[in-house]
Amino acid sequence: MHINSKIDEADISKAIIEEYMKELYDYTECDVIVVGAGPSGSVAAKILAENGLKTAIFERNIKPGGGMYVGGMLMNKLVVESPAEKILKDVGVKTLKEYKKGLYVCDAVEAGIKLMAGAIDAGAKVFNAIETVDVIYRKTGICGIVANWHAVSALPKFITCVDPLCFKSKMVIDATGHAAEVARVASEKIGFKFIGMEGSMWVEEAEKATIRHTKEIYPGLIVCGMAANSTYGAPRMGPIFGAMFLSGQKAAHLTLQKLKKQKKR
Ligand code: 48F
Repeated sequence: MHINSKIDEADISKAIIEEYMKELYDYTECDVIVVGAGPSGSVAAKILAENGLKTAIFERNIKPGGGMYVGGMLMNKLVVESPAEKILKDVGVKTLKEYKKGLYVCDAVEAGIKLMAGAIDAGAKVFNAIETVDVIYRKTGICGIVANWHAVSALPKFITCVDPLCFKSKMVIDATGHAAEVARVASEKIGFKFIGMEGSMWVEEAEKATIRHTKEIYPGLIVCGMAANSTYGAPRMGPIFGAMFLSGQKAAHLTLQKLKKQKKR
């Protein structure tokens, strides 16, 4: 096997810069922006992309996956309750097994990677290392996000006063986890009800509440996963992921319904 020996350093840089900028430019306008590539965000993005919507995930971490790679206390087993295991089967998680009737366990790394791959294969575009810092606002509702390199906020001592860029979309889904960062900033500036803190542990109620609270909290903005849970101050559930997946699914279906209605008008 002969490795290509005619490699130019400048070509490597050109390939990265040209291809990345083309994509970032293309996604300055899209159908849906999902903020956060955890379990709820990746499930939502997969369904949206499967339904033909131009879907971008903006994730501030370099590695997408959110809280999926470790189940609880850094132990990489992921637990889900029925019927959410179907979502893992659908992306081909092979380690999934029924631990007790209606309760499933699998390898958390496999689940995280395959859910992400599912979203990407369906056509969702992941922009990692980019942080959402605000929303774009009109009287009719939210119509996009304001974002910056995560390194800008992670290294404030070295990099100051860097203005963000804007990415427009018909819908924004806040899948940022416990902090509900998009809903938080929007509620502070626009002024709608937002609690922003999970309650103490009560798994059964928390799982139901997370799905119940997955909704459009302001025109153009849907909360899902732990962001939905903490927006309404529901109890915490710890390391069980069924409601995260089903919440992502519900967020996608709400988005599809809304965009379909808008199209008919
Ligand atoms: O926290 P995370 O996994 O959110 P989730 O989908 O799932 C929660 C569970 O992992 C777990 C739980 C389970 O039962 O309680 O905590 O609700 O993923 C959220 C992702 O959003 C990114 C963050 O890095 C993570 O990958 N994120 C958070 N804030 C921002 C962000 C932001 N401002 N901009 C971009 N990404």
